[in-house]
Amino acid sequence: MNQQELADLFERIADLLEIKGEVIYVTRAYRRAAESLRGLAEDIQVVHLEGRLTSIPGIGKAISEKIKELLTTGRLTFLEKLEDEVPPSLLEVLQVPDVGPRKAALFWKQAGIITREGLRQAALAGKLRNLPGMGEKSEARILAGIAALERMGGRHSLETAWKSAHIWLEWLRSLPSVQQAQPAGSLRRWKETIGDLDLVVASNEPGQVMQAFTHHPDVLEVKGQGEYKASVELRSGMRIQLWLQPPHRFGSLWQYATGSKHHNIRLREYAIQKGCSLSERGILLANGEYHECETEEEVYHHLGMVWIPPELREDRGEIQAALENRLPALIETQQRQAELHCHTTWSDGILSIEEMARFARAKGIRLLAITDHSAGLGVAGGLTVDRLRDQRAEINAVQQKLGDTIQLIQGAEVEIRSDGSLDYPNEVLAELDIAIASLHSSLKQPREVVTQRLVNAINNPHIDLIGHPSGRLFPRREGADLDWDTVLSAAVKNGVALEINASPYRLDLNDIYARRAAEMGILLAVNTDAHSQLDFELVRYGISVARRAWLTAGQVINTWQPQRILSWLHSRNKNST
Ligand code: DGT
Ligand code: CA
Ligand code: ZN
Repeated sequence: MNQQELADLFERIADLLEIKGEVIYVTRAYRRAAESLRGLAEDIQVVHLEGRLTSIPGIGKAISEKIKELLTTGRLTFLEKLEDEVPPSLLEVLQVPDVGPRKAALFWKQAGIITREGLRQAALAGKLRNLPGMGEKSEARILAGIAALERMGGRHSLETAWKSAHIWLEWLRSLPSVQQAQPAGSLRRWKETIGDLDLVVASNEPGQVMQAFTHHPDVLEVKGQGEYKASVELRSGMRIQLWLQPPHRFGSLWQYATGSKHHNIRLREYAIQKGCSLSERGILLANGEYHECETEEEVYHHLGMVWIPPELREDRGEIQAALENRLPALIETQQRQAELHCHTTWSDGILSIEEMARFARAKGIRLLAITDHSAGLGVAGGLTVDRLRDQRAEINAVQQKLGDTIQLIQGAEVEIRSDGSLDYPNEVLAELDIAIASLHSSLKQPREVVTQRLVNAINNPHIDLIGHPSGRLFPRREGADLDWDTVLSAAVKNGVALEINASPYRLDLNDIYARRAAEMGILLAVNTDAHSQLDFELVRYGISVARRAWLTAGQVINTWQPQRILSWLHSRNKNST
């Protein structure tokens, strides 16, 4: 058991305890422990063997005892007892938007509901509206929430999928009969949500790999199995498709299993024109010879084109571009030098300005904009104008302390109110180094109304960047119904940049609109919207959207030298005064 799995278990305990009605500080302790385990840089086994568990922040005596029990026996009596008291199927009820632990407990204790399907049936039958604190409206919201979950249709966030994939790839690579194991399918193309995990393996003993894979303890059911392919369902509900070939055919296999389906079909059509036929085993040439490819490059080169990065393989013109050798030099994660959107304890973040700055610096960030929420967003404890001005002093103090190792600037994530006005008056916006405007509420307004709100913000001469433009949240919230032509035209006209929010639950702008924006000459910003140090890691997900949007580094502000960013912001501010 590794630290990620331990963290998952502690989160499970916290959720179950909350439903049970345990006091908040106890459940919080489990959540803190989980967070801490996720961020742990060392191997938990080593920490345990050296008797240092309680030196991990957030791990006290009680929790360290539980970790010991899990690491030595693989079980936890405490959790087993808890699962006897609180049906674990309530956790699927808890995933429904608008259902917190208190409501889950209410449905369970007063209506005997313990599954999501049970909840749906009860809502359909109108049995929820009469429960304390519920009504017709909240009952309807629950049905809508369940529908939203189903729209995801058992798909997983990129983060969940990659976390699981890393563990499986590591395990596959540890098998003696495996020469190579790699991600394929939508995972490797970094599609915004993932159906099943496709993993490809090079092996001369496919039978042995197959045997080990289908008998792995996490496998719940083998859905299909052939000589070179197996598909399984895991206990977690996720599905994995495993593809195998001997090493000398690995390139053909990897290319095929990466997809997308549409890219493969287009590529095969092109191959047929050239008189050859493509499959996961190799290329059948016009002269009847069989060409097996050990690498993917060979497949593409054989067809007379350069290798195509997986993120582009969606049949959006990449094959023609590869033939003409004009694929873009895609942006890479290491090119990020700046983070323009993060939160601290001044609003809803969990770290101080200094802590965020230090963690950012350790991640190689050279310019960090502190952009806490404005006051209008009640839930996030946003900043009043007075507090915003106090914050400037603290930013300056931290800057002094850290010297020129990182450049800090002050911004704000300014709420676009439901009437289209902004949360701060213009003279306050003018004091900020960078002003982000975001929609968080009233996203369901009619198209013209919500579009006009965003356009108002873009037209404001002090606004530099629009945060997560559509406002969507996987899986529960669809984005606003925006008229994108109008939004993008306004952004071009005003030179306002658009964010690609890197949170795997946002990925907003998406790849399609980010590409359109860039083609129109709009600047993009890939930001993590970090609320803690772990969030800085999310940048990879945002970069994947940028790559799927065909973006080069120059089109993304975060890759610029700090000085260039400052001049850009400065010139915008000058124009607006
Ligand atoms: P997903 O799982 O829904 O997130 O999306 P993918 O792209 O991983 O799709 P999946 O898992 O159905 O198939 C994996 C790969 O297998 C796909 O990317 C390309 C290949 N593939 C699947 N179906 C076809 C097909 O009908 N024709 C061709 N040429 N390739 C296919
Ligand atoms: Ca797949
Ligand atoms: Zn934010």
